[in-house]
Amino acid sequence: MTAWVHARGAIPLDRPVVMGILNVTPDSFSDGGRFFSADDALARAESLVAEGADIIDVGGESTRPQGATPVDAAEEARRVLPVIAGVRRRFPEMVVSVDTVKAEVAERALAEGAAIVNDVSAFRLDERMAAVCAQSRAGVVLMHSRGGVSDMATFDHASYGDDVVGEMLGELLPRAAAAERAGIRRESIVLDPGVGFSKRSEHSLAMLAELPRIVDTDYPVLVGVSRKRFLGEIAGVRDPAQRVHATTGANVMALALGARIFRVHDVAAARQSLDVAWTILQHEQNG
Ligand code: HH2
Repeated sequence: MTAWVHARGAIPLDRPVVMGILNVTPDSFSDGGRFFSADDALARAESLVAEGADIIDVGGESTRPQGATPVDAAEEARRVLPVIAGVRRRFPEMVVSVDTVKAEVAERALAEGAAIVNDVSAFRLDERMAAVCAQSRAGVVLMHSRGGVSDMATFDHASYGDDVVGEMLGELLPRAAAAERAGIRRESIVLDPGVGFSKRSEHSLAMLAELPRIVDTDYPVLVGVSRKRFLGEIAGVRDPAQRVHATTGANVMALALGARIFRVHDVAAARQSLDVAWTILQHEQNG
């Protein structure tokens, strides 16, 4: 797949794509409360753009592992819509995605100018989601998880047999097929193994080590490793905000193994490291 087609155009996939995280939540695991007002969020968006983000991913509901507080659609929309509108005004060319599992929020965000819907439930939690995305020809991220918003990032549903990646694909690929049946174009679909979602560290590591199996599905692959707990465990770093180097290590390996889109808090670090790693990989292939 050479490009990711979304509601307002297409993002070329012939280089690493960096998706900058903009959490407009009071409780996200690593940056909760920091960009909660629309003004703070907009200032944050400006930094993400300056650092080289290709996409800004705006989210108004946390899935934090300590048990997130679910919010209703009205509150979630109240958080994300002014930020999406503000980003679109300030950066008309910027691609905005909305991180939501709710069709109502997605629909309103798309009307406000978002081009991509990032659904951490892969359309499991709202049966109207596929139709809403098809209708507006949105790009979609289908991420693997189990359970609801408040427990999908816990270990409540983290039981797997011998082949964790096979099981994940067995659950995620039918979601992609259903999305296509609902009218979403194949070239608009990106898959995400859902690192840290209903997965213990060893499960998340399997997702990364066996990325070529996911890439083999022929859908572009997004990974969201940024600052996550399993990195802290490996690198011995307790504070999520201090896990940028650990994140870089995981992202660069994921790139080499075939991932093309990277959802991160620390955009400058990702942009620089991935661009350098990509240039080396291309040189190796061409030379
Ligand atoms: N991870 C988080 C949220 N959304 N979306 C995709 N596609 N992939 C991910 O891995 C992913 C995601 C969790 O991280 P964060 O947004 O920093 O935290 P919170 O859910 O607490 O807001």
